[in-house]
Amino acid sequence: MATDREQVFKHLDEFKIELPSWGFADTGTRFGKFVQAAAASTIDQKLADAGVVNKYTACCPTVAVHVLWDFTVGVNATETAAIAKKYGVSIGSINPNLFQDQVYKFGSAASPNESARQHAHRHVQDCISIGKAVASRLYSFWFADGINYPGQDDLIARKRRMSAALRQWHDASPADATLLIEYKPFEPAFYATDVADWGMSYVFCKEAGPKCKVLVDTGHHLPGANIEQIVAWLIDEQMLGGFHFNDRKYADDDLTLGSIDPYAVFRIFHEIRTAAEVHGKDVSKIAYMIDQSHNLKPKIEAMIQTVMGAQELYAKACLVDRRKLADAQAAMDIVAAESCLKDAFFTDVRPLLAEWRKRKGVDADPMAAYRASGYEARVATEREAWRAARGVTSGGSYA
Ligand code: PSV
Ligand code: MN
Repeated sequence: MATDREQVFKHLDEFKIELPSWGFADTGTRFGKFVQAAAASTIDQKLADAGVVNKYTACCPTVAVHVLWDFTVGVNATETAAIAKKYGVSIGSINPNLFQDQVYKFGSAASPNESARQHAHRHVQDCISIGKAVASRLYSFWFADGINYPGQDDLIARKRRMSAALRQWHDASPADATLLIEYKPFEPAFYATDVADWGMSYVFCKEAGPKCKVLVDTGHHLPGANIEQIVAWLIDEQMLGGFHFNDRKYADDDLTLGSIDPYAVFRIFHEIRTAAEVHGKDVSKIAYMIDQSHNLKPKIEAMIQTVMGAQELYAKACLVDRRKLADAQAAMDIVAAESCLKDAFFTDVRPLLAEWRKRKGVDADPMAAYRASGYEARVATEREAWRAARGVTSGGSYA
């Protein structure tokens, strides 16, 4: 392999993955949820769990917060930042909630209902204040906006309302802020979603201003979409803001990244490394974030497994022999070119990662070390008692 291990280690040092606060709470499908004794109920408990994942993996220093789920009545943003610090992490992206309130029945920013748009505007202003209080400059927007039936609303009018709101929020946010605009083809809207794909997100970002970038949630594509090509284009246009990591088989399934198609994740990482190494693109500001809420797996183990899997696939992408690949491409030798990718993908990088972890001062096998720690059993007992004292039945603040 042309890439030496020191270079891979350097890339791994820079590959930080943000954990979602909501991934530590009880969650479910619309058919029900299976509660876990160790699930977190409060932002304090979620940050404690995130701190544990960071402790064993040494690559998850920030935690995404979902404003209405985490900043419930009585939760102070400055104090929350201090709690995060106590657990060895800090607050990362701020996720406004523009979908849960009854007022959003016909959408938020794109709604024909003036009071829904105003409600959304006030909430985003609160989110900007929270961002300032916790010293985060990353705002991550996902809109459930859309319509269920042809004719329900005017599509161009909806586009213009959304665009006006984003421009306003762009201008209201701090100069050094980044606003990530996530797209999703369907759900909860079933006929037309207002930010349905990367092209629509791109147009909204361009119209709003330079602080806006596209967010690629890996689970938010129609079957067969070529996500790595979208990623390559967005990087080349300097419009890729970040990722929400997860995997899918059918829809937005929230499965563990790479559990269904690890080669697809590898191909995304390969495009990122190609953009950086072959085309000199700055990929240092891409925000890598997990967006998974596990209904069946234990929460912390699911996160550790995701992080380890992402690191392995990223390391494999670093190993692609890009000189050999360029030669094969120049010679139009398709078989040799594809083999460059396959050779890297099938390389066992686990010993390399074990070595990287040793250098970071963490256990070579984070999952085994975490399991041996007894943390889950301990917090399960504590949290059951905590919930019993308050008459709470499940550790969920994920809607
Ligand atoms: C919507 O499906 C989404 O991907 C958005 O990022 C939300 O913030 C998140 O899921 C909630 O889990
Ligand atoms: Mn997402």
